[in-house]
Amino acid sequence: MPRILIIGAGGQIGSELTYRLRDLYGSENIVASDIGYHNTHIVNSGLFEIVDAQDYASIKICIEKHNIDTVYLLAAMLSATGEKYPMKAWDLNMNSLFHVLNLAKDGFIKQIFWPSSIAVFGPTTPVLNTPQHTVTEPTTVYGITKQVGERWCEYYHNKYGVDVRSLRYPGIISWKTMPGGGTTDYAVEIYHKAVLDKQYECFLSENTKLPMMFMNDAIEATVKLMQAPSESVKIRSSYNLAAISFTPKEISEAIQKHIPDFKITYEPDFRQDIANSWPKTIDDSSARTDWNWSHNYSLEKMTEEMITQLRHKYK
Ligand code: AKB
Repeated sequence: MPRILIIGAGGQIGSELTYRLRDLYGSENIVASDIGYHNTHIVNSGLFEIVDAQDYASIKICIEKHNIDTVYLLAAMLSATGEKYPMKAWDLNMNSLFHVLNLAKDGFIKQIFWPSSIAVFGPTTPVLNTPQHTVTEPTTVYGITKQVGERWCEYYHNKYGVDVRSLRYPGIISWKTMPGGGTTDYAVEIYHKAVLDKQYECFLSENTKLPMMFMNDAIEATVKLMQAPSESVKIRSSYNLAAISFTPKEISEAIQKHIPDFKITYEPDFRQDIANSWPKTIDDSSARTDWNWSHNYSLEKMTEEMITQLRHKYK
């Protein structure tokens, strides 16, 4: 059994990875960690430690205490918040990655998962069916950290044999834990507002198409990549990963099939420029070929599940 530390376990993806990995490998083998106790469900439902992702010693002490061999590094500042605090985003996103890569290089851990993002792409990238290998000239600080991080992951793999694996996540949609500070967050907020208020003011314009994915697919992709034999993982920077692409108008129409009087209005803000710099659809054929990735959730299936779960949550 792997002995896993999840850094950033209180966040949107970290929390769901924690639940899934506990199911898969047993709670006793999974240590959730975060900078604070804000996600009380994660804190109280299994092993939990306070770990500061920017502090090498804090991570190392936890790894040694729990005999950890695998780290999932989910702590990061996302695209929208990163534009408000550029240096903080740089420091958090890069320092945490270097700490974990160096712990692997120095033999303290054996395997790393580190998420990259569609934010590595920029305005000069082909927007349709964006290839795995293409121009990456990101215009956000977050995108820069992910693009540079990918280069470092590949470097540590080639130079030091570090088993680091990564996915370029699209916008991830889920109902358990809210996302924080991303440009794709609207696609989560819209479901909450639809169920609670039957209306939503969207911070992107109606025809802004972006790559998205339901959380269950994102978690399965992550687990599949981490379980793949090493020789199947041919890309050590980060894999393109895709499921569905839609616009705010299309998601609102999908919601209206369940909530006919739901209304959406549009008030684009600074996040519109970020969205405009990202692809609309992604070619993830390398992931599909190398380790058999396939997605399960369409916009319709995801919408049905989101609304059912949120109606139950807000009952
Ligand atoms: C964001 O919007 O910043 C993230 C991402 C696409 O990486 N959800």
